[in-house]
Amino acid sequence: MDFFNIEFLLSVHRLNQLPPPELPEIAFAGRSNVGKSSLINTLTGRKSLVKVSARPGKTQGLNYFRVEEKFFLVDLPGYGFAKVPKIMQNSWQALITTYLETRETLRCVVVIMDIRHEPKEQDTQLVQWLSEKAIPCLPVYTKIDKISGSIREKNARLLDAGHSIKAEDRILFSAKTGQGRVELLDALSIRIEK
Ligand SMILES: Nc1nc2c(ncn2[C@@H]2O[C@H](COP(=O)(O)OP(=O)(O)O)[C@@H](O)[C@H]2O)c(=O)[nH]1
Ligand SMILES: [Mg+2]
Repeated sequence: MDFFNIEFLLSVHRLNQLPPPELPEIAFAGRSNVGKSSLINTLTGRKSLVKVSARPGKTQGLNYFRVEEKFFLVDLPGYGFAKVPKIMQNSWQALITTYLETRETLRCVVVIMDIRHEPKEQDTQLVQWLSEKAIPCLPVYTKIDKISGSIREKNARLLDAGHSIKAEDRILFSAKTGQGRVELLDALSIRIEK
């Protein structure tokens, strides 16, 4: 399945703004600046469908896109940006956790991590929380073009261990080289079409 036919639908800031759950849904989550927008752009073959920003923490709502009339792609607000006031972090958390827990059409949450970083507490919490709630999670380690061979492998294993992720359950990705793109498209297609 290609993801080329994609259109922006709306930005959701309150639960009552969610579109009718008439299509399966895939959500994308990650710390601010992890490369989430770049990953979505690479996946959909668009250069700038989602704004790639040097200013982290800008995306505030749940951004809905409709892909190939087949599913909703939901770009969640980035988390873990210190400059956002605590109170706002909390209201984001309320919207997002309620959305994730109650959205019956949600098929999978793609959790994006930077291959160069050691396990981060917020990612660990999210992955564990999704597991407790039995919400399917697909971890993606991105920016793999930035480090090579043996260090890449070592970092991937550290992230696996830190989040209790099996190597065969995650995908290595680069928005720059497109590595991992086909694998990710296939993994998502399976979840959408099941
Ligand atoms: N080399 C490289 N840079 C990347 C990759 N993905 C994102 N970036 C860069 O990382 C920065 C943050 O990316 P962005 O997509 O805006 O992150 P977001 O805040 O998670 O949406 C930008 O400067 C991107 O160009 C990647 O796979 N490889
Ligand atoms: Mg972004």
